[in-house]
Amino acid sequence: MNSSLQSLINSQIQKGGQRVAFRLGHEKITWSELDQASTRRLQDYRKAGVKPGDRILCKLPTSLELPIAVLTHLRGGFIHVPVAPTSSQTAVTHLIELTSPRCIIEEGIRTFHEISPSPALAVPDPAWILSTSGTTGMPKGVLHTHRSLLAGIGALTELWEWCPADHQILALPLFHVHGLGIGILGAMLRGVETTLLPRFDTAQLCQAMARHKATLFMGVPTMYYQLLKLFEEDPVWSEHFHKARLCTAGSAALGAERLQRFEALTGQRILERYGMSETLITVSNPYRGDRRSGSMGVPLANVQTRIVDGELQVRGRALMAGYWNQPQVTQAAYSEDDWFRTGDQVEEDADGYLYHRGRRSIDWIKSGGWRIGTHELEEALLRDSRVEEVAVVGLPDEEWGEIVAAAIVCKGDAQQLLIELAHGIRQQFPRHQHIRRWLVVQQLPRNAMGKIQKAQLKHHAEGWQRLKVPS
Ligand code: MLC
Ligand code: AMP
Repeated sequence: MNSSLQSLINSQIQKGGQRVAFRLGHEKITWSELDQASTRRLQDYRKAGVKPGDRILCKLPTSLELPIAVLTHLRGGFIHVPVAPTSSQTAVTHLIELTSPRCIIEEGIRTFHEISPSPALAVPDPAWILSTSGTTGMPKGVLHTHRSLLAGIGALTELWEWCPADHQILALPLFHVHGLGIGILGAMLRGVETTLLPRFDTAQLCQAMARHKATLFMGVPTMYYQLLKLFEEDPVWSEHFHKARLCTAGSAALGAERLQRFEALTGQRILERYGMSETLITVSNPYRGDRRSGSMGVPLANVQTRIVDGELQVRGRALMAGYWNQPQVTQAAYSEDDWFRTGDQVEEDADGYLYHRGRRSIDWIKSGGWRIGTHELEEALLRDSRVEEVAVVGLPDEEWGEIVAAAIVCKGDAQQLLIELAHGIRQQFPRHQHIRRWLVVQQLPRNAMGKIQKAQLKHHAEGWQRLKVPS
């Protein structure tokens, strides 16, 4: 099997040869070493009996092993199932149950599992299952194919004119459309040398930008917030961005003011774009042309969009093949005439530029660019018998976009309970899922049908408290 996606990557590998493909700290791997390492891994998998269509759950931190794994899995026709090493145990267990992986890669070790034969896949060339929280229940698995990845990431990186002369600094987590999709796959499709940073740190990022004369940087709006804070404390740092030719933002709304402040300090006009796990990147400001402040841009050439009652709906080849093993949930995500309903509220100006105006669903939160399902946190809180009712919501926040907050109805000493609950959440969940504000109420607001009115809670301005929780 050699899909068009693979052919494009193979041709970049050929052209790249002894040039560096990925760096991390003092380690580096050239394009030909990437090629050879993936050939060896592929032989190991085949010896172990892994077949095309088998899932490989990949719980790897940012490392050079990660692009090797991505390439190997694409070449073998295996389905790459990325998961953050910091994910909660419940989320990992759920993902394992959902995808029944043939192999799990964790802490450098591969374990192989016997699985009953998987149902024949209706889609050709399945490639990735991205875990994403939904409006109800545990995270779903978004299935992308070689075709959708090429249509989505290929078209975007072409629009942005990524090329082998570029150098990207990549400090995003490598499990989503943003870091894994554009950052890693985009680099392979365009032959872009990429320096990986194990975590986002403003000073280290600036130093890496200057050291490598980097041309590309992609960030979530929280990263730009933190960079601006650094530049405003000491403008010397902003000079580190002077060699950049493209700084992009996405995963949450950047905001016109942040764009303008960043431009004033660095001379870089951030290019904002919009996407989703399910659709890949569908809307982008132009690389050449008017990058409108406050706008996510215009639909990509191979994407069709329409706005129904304020909601953005999309169609095109970059869309997912469906939610893994959840045909009914997949069907419900589309309109009757087969448009994917994003749940995002948008407005369009006279030139077709789109502006994000909020989300329909309040059952997931965007914080620091992470999509956080409220259900998983509510379940965790309800495990304590003193909690009678709970609603987790996102409260607006300048730095994080939204912060996670919980309103509870409880029995007994509320203050002691909150401290215990906050501590429990910190033990089980990664930082972005920690609850930052708490509200104790006599009852949760409900409508006539008994449904909790989360929107009312979001606008409940008073009474939310921060807790000081001992680590
Ligand atoms: C961390 N902190 C938070 C928080 N996360 N506070 C409020 N809300 C949050 N979400 C706090 C910590 O508790 C800590 O506080 C301090 O901030 C620093 O924590 P950290 O873990 O070191 O944070 P940091 O590394 O600065 O993380 C920020 C970040 C990270 C922006 C780098 O969240 C990140 O990598 N986000 C990217 C997510 C992403 O890639 N999304 C793409 C999805 S794809 P204290 O008090 O302990 O110091 C998608 C599609 C598309 O959306 O269109 O792209
Ligand atoms: P995810 O499933 O994690 O990929 O998150 C997708 C969601 O991120 C979208 O539905 C939007 O709500 C949000 N998003 C992505 N890009 C932007 C943007 N430029 N502006 C506003 N929201 C965005």
